[in-house]
Amino acid sequence: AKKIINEPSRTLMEYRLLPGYTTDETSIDKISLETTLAWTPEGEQELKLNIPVVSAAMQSVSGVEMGIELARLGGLAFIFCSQTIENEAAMIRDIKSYKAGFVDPFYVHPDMLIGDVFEISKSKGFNTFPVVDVNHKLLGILTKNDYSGTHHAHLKVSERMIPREQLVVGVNISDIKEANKLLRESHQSVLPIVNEEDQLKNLVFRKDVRNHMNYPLELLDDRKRLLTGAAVNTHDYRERVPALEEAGADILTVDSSDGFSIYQKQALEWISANYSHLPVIGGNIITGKGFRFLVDCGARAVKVGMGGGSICITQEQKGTGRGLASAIIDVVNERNRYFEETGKYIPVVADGGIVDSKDVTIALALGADYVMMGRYFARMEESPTEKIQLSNRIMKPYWGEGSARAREWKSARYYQMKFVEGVEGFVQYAGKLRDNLPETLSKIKASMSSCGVTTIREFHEQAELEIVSALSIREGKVHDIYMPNDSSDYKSD
Ligand code: RVP
Repeated sequence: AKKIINEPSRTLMEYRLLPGYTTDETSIDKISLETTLAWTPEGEQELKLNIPVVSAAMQSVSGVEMGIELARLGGLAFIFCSQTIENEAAMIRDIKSYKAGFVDPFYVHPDMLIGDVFEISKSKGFNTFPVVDVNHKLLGILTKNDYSGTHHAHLKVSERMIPREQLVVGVNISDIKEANKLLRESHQSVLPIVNEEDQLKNLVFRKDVRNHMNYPLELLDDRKRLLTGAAVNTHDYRERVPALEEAGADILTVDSSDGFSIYQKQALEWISANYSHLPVIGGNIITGKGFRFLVDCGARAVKVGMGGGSICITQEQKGTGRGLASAIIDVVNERNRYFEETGKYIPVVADGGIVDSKDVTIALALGADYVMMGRYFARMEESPTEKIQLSNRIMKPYWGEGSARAREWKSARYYQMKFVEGVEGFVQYAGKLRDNLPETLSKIKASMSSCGVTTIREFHEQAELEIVSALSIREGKVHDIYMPNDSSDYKSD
């Protein structure tokens, strides 16, 4: 062997933080989890995340619903590339065209009978209908207060609708705050949005505006659209990248379990040369050398981790890999050296095997700028899989991109692998992202507060960590007490 490192590689689980000095200035409400998403030539803070988590580019994790909800909560999803270019681009388009609070309305025509509208209302489950003419011009609106399904059944829509002249409407509005301002002045519960020709575009409901206020960290581009990421592979990027760019992807990631390769170099160089405005994450690598390589190829962020993923068997199959903590430490050292040399701050993304909030916290303390998680998000309502019941538990399926299930798509097109690098299993359903993520984030903030820091950059500089022994990890868990039904009152994320 050319080199043998005799220190064992470490996982995140083996580290604990030593507290710093906590003051009023570092209380939880003063902590920002904002972080750099990718280095941009125009200025390093240009592309940001409001929370330091992104979802893995996996079939069982990141679809449209995840893309929308995670960006609304301040993070970002990476849509998977183990699908056709058209499908991936369509998913990106759906996320980019989503406008919180702006509903694409189901409309009716003035000559329809109220009885028929009532039937539609019953089957669709909503009861507000804008009324338009054949040219899609707004004629009025029919709300639940304007008709009774039985009493008015024989009347025409035009006889019960509130006519256009009596309505407050927004013209070409795409900003929810502006819509809210108009709604507040009106007596309506819904605001129709039209274009200059008075053609109907959207509806904005009061209840949706209120709901929107629950998402203060929403991650938006300069046109107020949600941000989204997309994965590309090293085979068809020449066709895939143009389609994803056209669909509106904000950032790309090259999906590979081993990014230290000529294939990754070719992909990164091609993307940087032809789409320099579109930042791309290179990866995965686990050494300082790998970091330098990817950055020289044009990566604007670098993803770290090999073999640690919950569904990943790369280490067992190929004997390659490294504990995530050791990989982060090595790469972050090189990142910092690179920053001193060039002034370019390249974010480091920790990926694979991050189980709960304390893992995120330790990864950040070691110098990662954000983390990518698969299993964590696969458990949520918004992941693209169906819930199933397995021995009294509600579960969701979760499979690796290197599993036979996901490989089916790739091997039909690109290559036949003789072995798999991932498995297929189930994770316990956790509920909605909105009901889980805030708890995870508040635990991260609580750790940062204990360490006396208020930003992730400060955390990088000031965190003090220690390797703990297996026995001290045991000491840190519940021990020496009897718990009747083993229902500990804390739960892992
Ligand atoms: P986890 O969060 O522990 O579930 O890990 C997710 C990560 O595992 C992904 O972001 C990816 O890097 C890696 N992965 C995905 N598929 C496979 C595989 O099949 N081996 N590994």
